[in-house]
Amino acid sequence: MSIKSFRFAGFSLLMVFMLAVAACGGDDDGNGDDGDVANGNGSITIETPGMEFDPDTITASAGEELEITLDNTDGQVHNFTLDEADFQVEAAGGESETATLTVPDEAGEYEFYCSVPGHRESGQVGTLTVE
Ligand SMILES: [Cu+2]
Repeated sequence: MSIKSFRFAGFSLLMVFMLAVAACGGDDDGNGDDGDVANGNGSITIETPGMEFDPDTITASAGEELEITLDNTDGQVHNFTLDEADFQVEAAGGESETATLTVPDEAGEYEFYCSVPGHRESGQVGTLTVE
C-alpha cells in the first residue's frame, strides 16, 4: 500500500467518524425536534446554538409554572426574555441556566426574544402559545 492510499483510508475513516458523531448529536439534542414540547411537562430545555432558539415554538398551559433551562451552546451570551411575564433567564456562552416562568393567564401567542443588543433584530425570537 502506498502512503497516499494510507492517507485516503485514514481520511475516509475520519469522515465516517464525523458523520456518526453528527448523527448522534442530532439525536440527543431535543425532545421535541420542532418544538411544542412543554404542555404539562413542567419543564423545557431551549438551546441557543446562535442567534436562534431551538425549539422556537413552545406550548404551555395558562398560569402553569414552567421551568425553562436555557442551554447556550453558542460562544456568546444569550437570554430568553418574555416581557408579558416580566421574565428573563440568561446564560453565558457555553453555560446553562434554569429559571421558572409563570406562564401568562391569558391564552394567546406571546413573543419571546433575546434582549442582547442586535439579537432580536437578527431574528432571535420565538413564540409561546398559551392554551
Ligand atoms: Cu442572543
